[in-house]
Amino acid sequence: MNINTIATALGIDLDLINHGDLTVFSPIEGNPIGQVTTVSPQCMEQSIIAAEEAFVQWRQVPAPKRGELIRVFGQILRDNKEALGALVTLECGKIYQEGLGEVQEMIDICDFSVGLSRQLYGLTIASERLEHRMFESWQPMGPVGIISAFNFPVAVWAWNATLAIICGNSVLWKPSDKTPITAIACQTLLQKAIAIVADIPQGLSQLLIGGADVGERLVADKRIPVISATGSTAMGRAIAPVVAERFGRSILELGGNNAMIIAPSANLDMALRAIVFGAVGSAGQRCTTTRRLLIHNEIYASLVPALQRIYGQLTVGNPFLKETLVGPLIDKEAFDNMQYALKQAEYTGNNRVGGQRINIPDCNNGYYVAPALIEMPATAPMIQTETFAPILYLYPYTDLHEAIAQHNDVPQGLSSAIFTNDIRESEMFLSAVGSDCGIANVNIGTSGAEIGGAFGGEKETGGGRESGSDAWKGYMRRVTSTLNYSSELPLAQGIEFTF
Ligand code: UN1
Repeated sequence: MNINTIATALGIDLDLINHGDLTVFSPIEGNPIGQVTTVSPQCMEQSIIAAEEAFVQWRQVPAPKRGELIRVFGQILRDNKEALGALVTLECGKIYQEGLGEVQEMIDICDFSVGLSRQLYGLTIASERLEHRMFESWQPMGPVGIISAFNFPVAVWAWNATLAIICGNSVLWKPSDKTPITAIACQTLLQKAIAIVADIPQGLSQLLIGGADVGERLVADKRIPVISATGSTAMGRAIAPVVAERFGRSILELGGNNAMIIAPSANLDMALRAIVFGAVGSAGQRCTTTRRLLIHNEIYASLVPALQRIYGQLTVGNPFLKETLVGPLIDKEAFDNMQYALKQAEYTGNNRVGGQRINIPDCNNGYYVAPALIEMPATAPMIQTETFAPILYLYPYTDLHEAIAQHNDVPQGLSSAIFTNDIRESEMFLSAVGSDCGIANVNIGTSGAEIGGAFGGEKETGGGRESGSDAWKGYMRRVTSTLNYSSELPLAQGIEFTF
C-alpha cells in the first residue's frame, strides 16, 4: 500500500505529508512514509485564538444544526472507510479488519452524536416553593483539547470531537506524534464537511502536531476548559495536576490491566475466541487488551494447552494480508519494553510460549513478535504492570471471591470480563463486591467495546468517561435555574427575612 495513493484517495494535500520536520514511520516495514510539520509556539497561539473565536459563534448555533455537520462528516467517513482504514493500518500497524473497525467506530459515534444533538436533556426538578420552577440546562464550555494515542489514532479523537462539537465547543487536537498522517486525514475529511455545511466557523477544529511540549502547552492553557487525554498512566499523572491547578476539567482514559475470569461452567470455545482476540488483537496494543487470565483449577489443565496450541498457529505478519491476525508492534521501543517485561517475568513465570521477534520477509525493520503466554503466580510483581504488547499472564484460582480479589488487586481499573454460565457468579462479578473496573462484561471479552456505552475506568485508568451514555456531559457545563412566576418572594428552607 502506497501512502501517496491512499492520501490522494482521501483528498489530503500531499505537501502536508511530504515536507516537514517530523519523520513518520510505518511500523509495517519500519521505514519512513512521510514528513509532516510540527506546530510552532506562534502557530499554536494562533490556533487557540481561532478556536476561541469559533467557539463564540458555534455556541449560538442550535444543537440540532450542529448535529448536521456531524451527519455530513459521518457520510464522508462512510465514503472513505476503506481508504482511511488502510491509512490506519499503514500508520499504526493494526490489521486491516481492525483498521476498518476503527473507522466504523467513528461512523457509529457520528450517528450517536447526531441523535444526541437533539437530546441534550436537562432535568426539571420539583421546587419546594409555590409557583416556582427549577430546571437544569447544559451549555457549551469553550475549546476542548484532545490528546490521543497511536493505538486508536482516529476513533478516540472522533469520540471526543463529535461529542464536543455537537455540544457547542470547538476542538484542538494533539494526536500522537507516531500517527500524525491519520490525524491530517481526519482533519481533511472534517474540513470537507465544514465546506459543505453552511456557516461553520473556520477555526472549529484545529490540529496541533508535535511532541510532549505541544501537549504540555495545551494542558496548561487556561483558555481550554476541558482536556480529554488518552494514553499512559504516566502521561495522565503529568497532566492531571496541571489541569486541576488551573481548575480545568480533565477527562482521562489511561492504562488498563484487564483480566478475564474463566469459571468452570464457561463455554470454553467462546472463551478461547474472546481470550485470543482480547490478548493479541491490535498486537496487544489496546488499552482494553486482555493481559491477565484467571482460570478455575478444574479447567486449567484443559484450557491452557488449548490456548498454547492456538498461539502456536497465529499468523503474524503484514497487517494488510488477509490471513494475518497479528501485525507489528508500533516501534523498537515497544519491542524493547516487551522484552524487558518478558525478562522480568522469567524470574517467577513458567512455561512461556512465544515472545520472540519474528522476521517477516520485506518487513525487516518492522518489529513483529509471537504473542506470549506465561503461567504466573498471582502474586508476581509483573502482573501489576501494563506492558503495551501481546503478553498474557495465566494463573489458576479455586474460589471466585479469591479470584475477584486478585482480579482487583492491580493499580488500573479499565475493563474486565467473566466467562460463566452460572448466574450467581456473573451477578456477583457485576455487583458491588465484584469487578472494580469501569467496564465489566459477561461472556464477551475485555476489548472491542461498542461506542454506545460510557468508556473509561477507575483507579490509575483516570476515572474519565468518553463516547456513549451520558459522557457528553463532560463537554458541557450544567446550569441550575429556579424561575419564580409568583408575585411573592419566598425564601428556600422557610427562612423568614423581613425588613
Ligand atoms: C483504546 O485502546 O484506547 O474497546 C480504545 C475497545 C475499542 C477502544 C479501545 N473500542 O477495544
